[in-house]
Amino acid sequence: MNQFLSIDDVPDPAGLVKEALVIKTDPFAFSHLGKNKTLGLVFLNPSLRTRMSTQRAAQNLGMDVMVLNVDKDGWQLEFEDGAIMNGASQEHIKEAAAVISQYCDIIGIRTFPSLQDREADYNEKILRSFARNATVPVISLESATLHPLQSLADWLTIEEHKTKDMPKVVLTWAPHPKALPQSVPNSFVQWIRKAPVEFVITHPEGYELNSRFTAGVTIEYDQNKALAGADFVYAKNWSSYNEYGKILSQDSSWMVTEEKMALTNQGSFMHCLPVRRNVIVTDQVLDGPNSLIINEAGNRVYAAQAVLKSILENGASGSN
Ligand code: SN0
Repeated sequence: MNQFLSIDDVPDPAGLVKEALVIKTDPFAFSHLGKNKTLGLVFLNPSLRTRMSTQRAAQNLGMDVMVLNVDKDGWQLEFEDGAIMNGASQEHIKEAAAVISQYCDIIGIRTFPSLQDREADYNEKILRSFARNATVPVISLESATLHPLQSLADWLTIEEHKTKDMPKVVLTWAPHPKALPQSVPNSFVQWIRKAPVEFVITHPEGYELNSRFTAGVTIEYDQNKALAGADFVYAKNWSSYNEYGKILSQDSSWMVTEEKMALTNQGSFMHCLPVRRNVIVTDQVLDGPNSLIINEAGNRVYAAQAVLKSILENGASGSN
């Protein structure tokens, strides 16, 4: 691989999942691969798991890591080509991406959507302009519309815990007080539809995701029907795609409870975290024996390590 912005950069997604599972059995097996290589992690938005798991993954491969919280410590970045920079923004992405490439062999970047301008978000304006101006491989640490490192870890977690060849996986919308990105569910759909599973999406009407991702996937508007017989329940809130960025419902009957989980096939519960307890899902489910959330977060290390390893093997080296 020479970049990791989405599943489209991955020639064999199932193979990458297998690779991550192998790495998990011996995480230091390739600790010389990253010798004298530096990973730069650039955050325009908050992060706990992505930041720490990607850092740990790089360390397992023998890489050094530098972290820049652009939102707090950097200059305010400009993304418009041809901008007359006499306002608040102080540094253009052109210089920022090119300069960070002088110091790093691989760069990860996190950028959330505006949830205002659907076209700019879905064109991945910030991620793409960063990747265009960087001279080293770029990986997404969650972008405006996708979170591929999360989805890879999710597939890996399902693979590890499944007890049948074709488990039923249900992606369910759940309520949340804030308007959240569509990145995690978009990406989950992109990856999981390629996995050997029976896949169903359930959400209230109006919460349809971009059909570019969901065309051909079963959508069931009755959550109880969708959950029947599920082996894995993946909960996530997202804001509306059609009425872009809007909260259309806060219906608490969509919260995942023990009663809902009783409809499943003793299903496992998954969530990417951070999770709003007793809004998205009850304490009983989160703290219960079928919750995979901590294991799922742990698998973020091996997902990131599989991606970094593949890029390092492809010969990532700074053009500096
Ligand atoms: C982000 C999201 O895309 O939904 C990151 C998930 C990995 N989640 C949030 O921003 C949650 C914020 C909140 O207020 O709970």
